Amino acid sequence: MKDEGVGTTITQHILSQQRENPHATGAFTTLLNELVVAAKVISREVNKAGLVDILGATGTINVQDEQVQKLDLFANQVIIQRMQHIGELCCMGSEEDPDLIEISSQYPRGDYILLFDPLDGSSNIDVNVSIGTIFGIYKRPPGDKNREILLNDVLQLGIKQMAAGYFIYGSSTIMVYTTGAGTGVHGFTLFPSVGEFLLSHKDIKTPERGKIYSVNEGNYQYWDTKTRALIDHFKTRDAKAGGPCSSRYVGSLVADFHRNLLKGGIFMYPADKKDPKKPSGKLRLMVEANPLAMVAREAGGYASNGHGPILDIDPGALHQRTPLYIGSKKDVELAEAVISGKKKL
Ligand code: FDP
Repeated sequence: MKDEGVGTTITQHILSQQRENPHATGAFTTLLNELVVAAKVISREVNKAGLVDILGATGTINVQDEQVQKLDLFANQVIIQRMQHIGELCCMGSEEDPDLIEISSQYPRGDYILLFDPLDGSSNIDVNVSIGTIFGIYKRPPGDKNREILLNDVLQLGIKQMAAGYFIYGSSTIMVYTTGAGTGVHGFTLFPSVGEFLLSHKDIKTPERGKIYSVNEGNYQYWDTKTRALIDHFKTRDAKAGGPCSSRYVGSLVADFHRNLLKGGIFMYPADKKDPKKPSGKLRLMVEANPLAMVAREAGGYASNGHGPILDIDPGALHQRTPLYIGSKKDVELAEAVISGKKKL
């Protein structure tokens, strides 16, 4: 991988990572490659979304008298259909499906578990703002491979992810992923004319401290005093400590996270009292927080729920929600110290 440069394709990169691992079987390579194909299909469809006014809004009938499918459901279907036939997965879990997704009996099963959010940032779909797909890959626990996979097998700590990453469908389509264990975080940009993802961001490292804070401040009235003090701190931090920070919030987690990863900063979705049914905030641990936490950690950043590392949370449910503080290490450590009550501002 040392000689890789701009122009290296994602396939070359995945293959060279496989060669560096003497125990690799190629299963993982197949899996990632197929995920890339699914993302290309989704990207093409997202790019057409700007034409909804001409072709018919999603969920309505288009000029050909066909039902135009909602993009998030389309993305969900594409991933499920493409991924289940490759024979490397034992099950999947999606933000769109309440239960685990079984692999159809017509296909062989493998050892990997794919958890994903097919189209993150749904409120931005119809307004041409960046949205994305987030994924985390786990291995099923060792033991009898013929045994049916249970929810408990899937509810693993984020730290056990074999790989994690995301695709952003924005001004260009980009894939960022890591296989952890010091292999780095790498970004690939889709060149539509050649139909390939080419290496554009090699070994991404995020700044230790950033100048950006990203949070939905419309929730201010629903936050507790510690959360309010924390956000006030980022706004008013003095210049010596790298402040005051700029506010940047797109409302697509994947896009906000990606910007902060490259530029430095902290993304926050704190717990709030807005919806008594969601006291732990809005974001989902398994399909949103864990994959991004792995990317952040491998890039030198950190992710916390305000009390400890996201990657160490023992999940109790597939769709468990969590508060999320993620990004530049020093900023997230400060957030954790304040929210957990170890530091007063
Ligand atoms: P969305 O509801 O639009 O799908 O995952 C949920 C998510 O978007 C994140 O992508 C985003 O960061 C957040 O919710 C936005 O929530 P608010 O509208 O409450 O700020």
